[in-house]
Amino acid sequence: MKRALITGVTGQDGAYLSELLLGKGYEVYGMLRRSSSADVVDARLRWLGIEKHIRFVDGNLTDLSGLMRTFKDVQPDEVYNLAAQSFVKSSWQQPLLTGTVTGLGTANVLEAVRLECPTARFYQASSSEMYGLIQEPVQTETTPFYPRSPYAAAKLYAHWMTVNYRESFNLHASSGILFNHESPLRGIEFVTRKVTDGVARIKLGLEKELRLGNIDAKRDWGHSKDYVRAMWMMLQQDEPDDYVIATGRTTTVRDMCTIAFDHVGLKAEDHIVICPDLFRPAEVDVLLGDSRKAREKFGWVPEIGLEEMIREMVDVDLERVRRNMK
Ligand code: NDP
Ligand code: GDR
Repeated sequence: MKRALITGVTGQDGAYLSELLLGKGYEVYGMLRRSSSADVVDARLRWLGIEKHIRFVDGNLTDLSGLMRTFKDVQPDEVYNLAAQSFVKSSWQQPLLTGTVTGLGTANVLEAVRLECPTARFYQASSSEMYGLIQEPVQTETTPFYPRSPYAAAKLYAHWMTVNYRESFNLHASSGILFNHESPLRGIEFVTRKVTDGVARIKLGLEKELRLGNIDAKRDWGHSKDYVRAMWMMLQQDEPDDYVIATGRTTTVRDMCTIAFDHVGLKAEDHIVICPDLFRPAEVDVLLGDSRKAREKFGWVPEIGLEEMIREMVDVDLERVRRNMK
């Protein structure tokens, strides 16, 4: 039985990845950081009905000695480093925390792997945000990076550390440069979930408007379930490498909103209010990825399209909001 250790197990991807690995017969160890409200920490895992099957271990990305103890005890075959301060907008408000967790935290995890379980295969959650100010209209593994936020700068450091540990210490370390991916388990602060939750509230008469920032931004949106499958596939390759994971289609926030409002018979333009304070100090205007390398190397293709995903998210949010109204 293979043993996987996931940092960020309580996040969107951690939950779906745990579900995938448990289904494949893995022993799944999930790293939890202590919280005073333990009952809400594993809400996503409970939603998937898998919380009892995960072996929880304590840990924080900022605490190297704790990571080393955990990695020594668990001796994982595969380590998935998903933990991060992952909200781009917060990273201007908390640049040092973001650098410490998202950047240096990854260096801590790489050190713990190198020192305590050097034969483990390592996955780094790199991000399309690293492309930032776009240098090529379609982004591949060779497109130059130009980070546009403290989050993106921290991810770029983590990305290059992963490459360096692979080349310096011969670790089986791979980076997935994943474009935006969403699901009903997406955090409410990210735009798709904010929109699907807002649509549900408006439909059920609880609210009238949805306040948004730059709705002209374009993103290449896929489904988290498809993307965690790519993470696992990367670690099954004999050689570690870096891979872009994307759908190859880009859509404005505005058009994504239209899909969500249309699904419940409402008009987006009747409800969206643009708020200047929701704009970012620097924007990533457009992202569009080409994941040909992943397709050719290990046959990864996304299965869930944007319309299907947004409708699923709206339906789940309608159900959630209705339940809370009772
Ligand atoms: P989430 O924000 O949903 O989850 C982040 C996870 O990191 C949570 O489990 C959180 O724990 C944990 N975490 C935060 N700080 C620490 C810390 N100091 N020590 C230990 N754990 C910590 O992110 P996603 O699931 O959406 O994304 C997973 C990873 O992939 C992230 O690294 C993200 O930056 C990256 N990524 C995501 C993309 C996306 O579109 N979703 C695209 C590209 C990259 P807690 O529950 O306690 O807060
Ligand atoms: P992003 O995701 O920054 O791409 O990072 P987010 O959903 O936050 O923003 C996407 C785009 O929508 C615009 N936008 C708004 N965004 C939010 N959150 N709230 C709003 O009200 C709003 N109005 C417009 C944003 O300006 C932006 O252009 C996500 C995260 O998961 C990262 O961790 C990950 O690395 C990248 O995706 C790939």
